[in-house]
Parts: sequence; structure tokens; C-alpha cells
Amino acid sequence: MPVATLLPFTATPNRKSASPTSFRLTEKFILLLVFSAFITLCFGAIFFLPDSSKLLSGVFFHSSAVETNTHTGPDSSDAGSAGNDDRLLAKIKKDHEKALLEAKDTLQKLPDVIQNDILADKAKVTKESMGKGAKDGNNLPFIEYHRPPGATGLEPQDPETRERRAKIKEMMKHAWDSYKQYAWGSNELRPVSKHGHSSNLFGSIKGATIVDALDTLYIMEMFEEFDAATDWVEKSLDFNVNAEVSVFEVNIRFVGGLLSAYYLSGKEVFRRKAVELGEKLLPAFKTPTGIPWALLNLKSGIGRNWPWASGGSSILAEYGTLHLEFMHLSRLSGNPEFAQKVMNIRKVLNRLEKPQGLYPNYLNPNSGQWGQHHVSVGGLGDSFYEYLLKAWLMSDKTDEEGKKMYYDALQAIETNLMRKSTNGLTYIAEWKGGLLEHKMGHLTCFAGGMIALGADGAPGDKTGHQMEQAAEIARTCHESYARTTLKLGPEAFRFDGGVEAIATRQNEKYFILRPEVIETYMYMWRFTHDPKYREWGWEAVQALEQHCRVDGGYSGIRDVYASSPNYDDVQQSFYLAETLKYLYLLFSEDDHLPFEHWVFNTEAHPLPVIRKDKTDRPNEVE
Ligand code: DMJ
Repeated sequence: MPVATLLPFTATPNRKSASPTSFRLTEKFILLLVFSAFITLCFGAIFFLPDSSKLLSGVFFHSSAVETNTHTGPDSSDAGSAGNDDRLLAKIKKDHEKALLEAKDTLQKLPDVIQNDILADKAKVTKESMGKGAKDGNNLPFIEYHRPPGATGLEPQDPETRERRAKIKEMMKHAWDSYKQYAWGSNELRPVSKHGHSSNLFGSIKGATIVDALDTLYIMEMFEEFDAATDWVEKSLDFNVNAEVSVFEVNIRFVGGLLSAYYLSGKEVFRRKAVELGEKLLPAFKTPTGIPWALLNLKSGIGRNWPWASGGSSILAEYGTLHLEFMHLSRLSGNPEFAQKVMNIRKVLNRLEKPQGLYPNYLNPNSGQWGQHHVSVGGLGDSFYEYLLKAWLMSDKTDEEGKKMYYDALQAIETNLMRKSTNGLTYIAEWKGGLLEHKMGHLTCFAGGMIALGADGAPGDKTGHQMEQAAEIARTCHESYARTTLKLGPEAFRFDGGVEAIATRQNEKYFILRPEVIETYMYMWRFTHDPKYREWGWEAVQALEQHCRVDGGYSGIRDVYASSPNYDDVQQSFYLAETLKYLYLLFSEDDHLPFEHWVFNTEAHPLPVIRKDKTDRPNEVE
């Protein structure tokens, strides 16, 4: 209350004007008394009125610290509690001021800088949640999706190439539509009898063709079909089956297919499903050495090996063809276990003595010892070598161990298995306990593409030499097609008994729509641009159209030397995943799925290179 307002009550009412000097002594005393009473009142107010800052703190800074103090301190007049209150109050005020300053700072920042700050914060959260690891496919860390370059490609400039590429797309449409019409949801199609077909490789998992074909549909820009396939994956793809599956086949087709579909489209459902399936495969590694079983019951987690495999062994091309997918599973799930499992396989292999530097196809997962000394770059061995090279490439060339293992193995293959026929055809034979079997499988023909892909990084100035080897193998494999009646290659061809690149045994004369020869043409085209590779690919297209195309899709044939086709009535899922995809890429521009950004798994599912500078994952921090 202002002091002046009090004065009238103390002044004499009749006095016209009165200066302070004119007050009498009693008046002065009364005035002093009133004044000192007023001062006392003011001091009292300071001590006894409620603390306004405390009141404010209750309204604006509703911090838990204040609440705790309030609840645990019933006697707020207590001296210690008052001291705590003051410290808390001071802290709250300081925090508040800091927050205001930060907000002010933020408002002064450029939008770019704000964006970077947000990304860094997000990355921190991602890293924290990744550290905890994913428990199941539904509990995945946040990952900011960035589509790698070249997921789809422009029309080729040259009209003939454009037309041929369009033809291949039409073939894909026929294969897909037929599957959809007659076998939707089954693993594969029987194109002649027009119904579903299920091989026991996938146990009772369904939809192999759908998952295997997803990325081919995407890269061919068949988006309506891709959406239908996505919808099926979302609603019907089920891994909760009480059945035994081939770990290798399920990995390369299902895990690989889902991973590619994720990287191409960015749809989370594919990442979730891939990780879910990957986790179901992990019990396969429960062996004394960590070398996985070939077969696994997805429900019980019990594994075993193929009964026909030498001494209960696991197979090189099976346990050695998990690396690419499992590295990506770790990346996408935040769970390091996938990567650890496949890195351990390398450790076991590197501890073993290798006959002539070669890797036998059989390895016992209990003893960690080789089984029969049978070496092959075709069936049972093939994709192990492919994955060593591709692991190095996919790691942005940081996986030195994979690189060394690949080039050392290739040297041993060149020395011990690669031979030239009397008429100059280079082939890769098979090795059985030191003796050569002069036979080359259709499967082995992928090696032309692999050697070309690795030639650039070959040590000791061997790039040119390896490119020549690759071209030679491509030529031999082309010969194996050209020397048949139906112009499609046999399952295996021989270089003995006076023949070259021809199947001599009845059970090696079949063609099941395999991709390996076309795969090699595609790599050779990309690296050389020699038009003969497109011509050879086109010859294969014509033969497929003429002899394998039926009303209900495409069928394998039993004897490529017969004058007319005898159908096996199976449209393999890899025909859509690989054969048609490699053909399409053979007639596409090089920047469609370019090799510097993508690596193909052994089922032709493209997986992105994991950049060492982390430009592919800006939300990840050290
Ligand atoms: C495919 O499933 C894969 O390419 C695998 O590596 C070997 N064989 C078939 C196709 O022939």
C-alpha cells in the first residue's frame, strides 16, 4: 500500500497548509509510530505471504522432482526441505531458461541444419533400439529406407533391343498369369496339366513362385502383379509350419526374394517376413561346429543332413550359400547373430587343410572334418565360390577374407579342374579323390559370369586372363546348347569318349528351364558389350518359345536331343526369378540394377552393396 494514502488519517483536518516543520512533538511521534508499523507490516508480508515463485512452479513447471518433494515433505516449513525446494527451484528455472535459449537457437537455424539435427536424433534412437536386437519379425528397429539406384530402367535406345526386351516381358506375363490362374498359392505350376506343384524342398511353406518372382515383377514394372503378390505375402505367407525344409533353398528363394522385394519397393512387410524367416532358420546352426544342417524342421528346430550325403555331411554349396542374405538380415534386424553364424562358417573352413587348395563338397558338422573328397564348381559346390566373391563385392570391397578365399579357390580350380578339349573348348571338370571326371554341369556354366564379375579385382595382373577364361566358358556353354536338337542345353555334358560338350547319358539330357548359361551371357554382355552375347541370349529365347512354351506356362523338357519336346510338366520358380530376369537384363541398359550398387544372390535376387561410407544409411551413426 502506498505510504501517501495513509497520511490523511494522521493529519489535522482543519489545517489549511502544514509543513513538516510545523508538526507538534506528539504529532511527530504518532507519525513515526504509524510509519514504523507500516514498515513492520511490509517485512511481515515478505516472510508470511505464500511464495509466488513456488506457486508458479506448480503451474508451469510440473516436474516430477517438484512433485516428489511435495509428496515426501509434508512439513514444508522444515528448514532442510525449504533448502531442497530452493535448489530444485533454481534447477527448474535454469532448465527452463536453457530450453528457451535452445528453442531460440533452433528458430535461428537454417532448415538444412535442423533436418540434420533431427536425423542425428533419430539415428541415436535407432542405434539404441538396434543394440537391444530384434526379438521377432514384428519388433524391428526403425530404418530409414532409401531406394538404391537402378531399381527400374529406361527403355533401350536401339529399337530391336527394345522389342526383344518387350518380348521377354511378355514371356514373364505368360508365366505369371498361368501360375496365377492354375496354381495361385502353390509353390510351382504344372503348366501342362494346369495345376499346382509342391516340391518337398519347402516343406509346407507355400507360394515359392510368388516370392521368387516378386523382384522380377518389380524390375519389369509389372506393378499390378507386384501388388497382388505383395497382398498374398501380407495375408497368406506363413512360416509357422511343422515341416522340414531345405535351409539352402528356403534361404536363397524365400529370404533372398523377400530381401530384394524390400530393397526394391521399401515395403516393410518384406523386411518383417525376411527377418521372421531368418530367425526360424537359426536353429539349423545348432551343431558342434556351427556348420548348419541341410534340413530343418521349422517348428521343432531339429535339423539333420541329407541321408545320401557322404558320412552325414553338410554340403558346401548349401552351408556356403547363406552369407549374403544373413549379412543383410543382421543389417535389417539389428541382430548380429545372423552375421556371426555365417562368419563362423568361414572360421571352420579356414582351420581345415584343403586338398590341393580345393574345397571338398562334403563336411561333417559334428567332427568338422571333410567327407568324401569330391570337388565341383557345379552341383554341391557352385554357389559357395560365388558367395565368397559376392560377399567381398557386397561389403563395398572391405571383406578381405572373402576376397582372399575366392581368388585362392579360383587359382586351385584353374590348376586342378579347368581343362581344354581337343578342339579347344575350355571346361571345368569335377574332381573325385584326385581323379578328374571330364563332365561339366549346366549348373557349372554360371562360372563364366562369376569369373567375369571377379576379373576386375583379380590379384597379380590377372584381369585379362580371367576375362578370357570367362569368355571361353561362355563359348563352351553356348556350344552345349548349339549341339542339341532343341537348342537348349542338357543338364550335364561331357568331354570324353570322342564327344565334346554333349550329354552322353540319358539321365543328363534334360533341361529344366535353368538360368546359368543366360546368366553368364548377361555378365559377359555387361563387361564386353560384344553383341554375340545378346544374339546367344536371343537364340535361347526362341528355343524357349518354340519348345518350352505351352498354353499353361513354360515347361522343362526331358531330352534336348529328341526331335520334339517331351514335357516334364514343371514351371520351376527359378524360371521367373532367374532365367527371365537375366534375359530381361541382357536386353536392358547397364544402369538397370548396375553392378556397382547391386549384387545378385544365387537365385538372381538383387541385394544392395553395403556402403562403407554409410551413404546408404544416413540414419546410422557410430
Ligand atoms: C537355382 O535355384 C540357383 O541358381 C541355385 O544356386 C542353383 N540352381 C538353381 C537354378 O538352376
